Amino acid sequence: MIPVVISGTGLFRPEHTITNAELVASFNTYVEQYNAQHAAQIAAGEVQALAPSSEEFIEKASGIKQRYVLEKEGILDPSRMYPRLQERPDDQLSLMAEIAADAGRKALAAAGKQPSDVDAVICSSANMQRAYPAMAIEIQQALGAGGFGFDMNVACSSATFGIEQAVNAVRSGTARCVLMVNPEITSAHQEWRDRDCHFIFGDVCTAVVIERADTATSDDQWEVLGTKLATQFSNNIRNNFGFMNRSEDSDPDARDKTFRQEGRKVFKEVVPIAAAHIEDHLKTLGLESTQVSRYWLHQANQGMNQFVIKKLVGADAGADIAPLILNEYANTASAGSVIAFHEYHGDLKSGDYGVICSFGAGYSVGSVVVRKR
Ligand code: CO8
Repeated sequence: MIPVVISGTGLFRPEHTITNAELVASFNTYVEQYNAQHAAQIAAGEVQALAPSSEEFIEKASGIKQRYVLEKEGILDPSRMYPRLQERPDDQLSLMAEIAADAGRKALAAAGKQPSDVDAVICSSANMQRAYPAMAIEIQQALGAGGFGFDMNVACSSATFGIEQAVNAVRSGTARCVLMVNPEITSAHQEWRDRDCHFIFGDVCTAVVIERADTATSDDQWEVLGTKLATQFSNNIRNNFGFMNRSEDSDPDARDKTFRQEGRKVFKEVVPIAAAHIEDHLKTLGLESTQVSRYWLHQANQGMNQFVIKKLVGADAGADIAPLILNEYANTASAGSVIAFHEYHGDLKSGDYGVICSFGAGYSVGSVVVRKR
């Protein structure tokens, strides 16, 4: 089989941040206004009063301190509570393609590749801006890449599932160099009016170059030793937004048309699935979990990652074995494990093993085992 490497990564980070303090202040103003407006119904027991959010809860329950967003004012406006994004004409580059092209250019520069070297673009993320034409094809054109492009979505596991498709394409010879991008505009599908989840997500885009080892020239190469994907149906993370909503005469602003989850169930059920998945994957490659120098895990919850690491390598492992980026970025859906890889791999040496692993809605889990060349 043709050896395949990850030869470069790139990151687009929006310019605006929202701290927990800013988020909670605007949310609590919304709650006060809502409760005042519905005071009579609340008193009559017809409507439930909303409860305020708190900075302490958010940081303790999740580890998140702030998030990056593409647009801030609309989210923090208590009379709106979602971003204000401009609709663009068809002859202008769409927002999702714009951030993906930015991250993609950075990944190509890191890999020492020209856009013309790329013969496949995969756009893999939790939400797509439109039904068609595929975002990947617009990104391919914006970059000046050749070959083909397609979109795919496996929610928070989109990046690792995308890496496997890229690795398979290179191994089978249908592509020589693949650019896999994860534009995550989570702010547009986050329910900012629900205190159970209003703090969870942030916007970002990651990009990964996957190519044949014999064409790679980057001085920072990671051989992909194996990929492993698994899914198991669950309604505990769900969003019913979709193209049939209009025909179903459903309310486009109904609660089920944005992100919702049973957070505690997700936490309990996904931790053991993820830990067992990684362990099994390493075993098939003849590796023990203690031989791995770094785990770049999905970034949804600090406690979740601590449990996964405890199951894999024991309680004594230092914090640097599974670096956290969610304090700064929050949960960026599929991009989280790639941001962790992008920011925390420079200190590893030739021969060191690492695992990129994401988990989330579906449920879905994807792992990529790599070795520094
Ligand atoms: N402020 C104060 N109190 C709060 C707040 C708040 N903001 N929110 C909830 N509370 C209260 C609750 O009401 C509850 O009160 P009581 O005990 O009186 O009932 C108490 O605090 C505890 O609440 P929870 O049990 O919900 O709190 P947890 O400790 O479980 O923490 C978390 C909640 C942080 C959500 C946690 O459960 C968690 O992180 N779970 C894992 C989540 C996860 O991994 N999700 C993956 C999702 S992403 C994915 O795969 C697909 C993404 C698709 C992208 C979509 C883009 C938008």
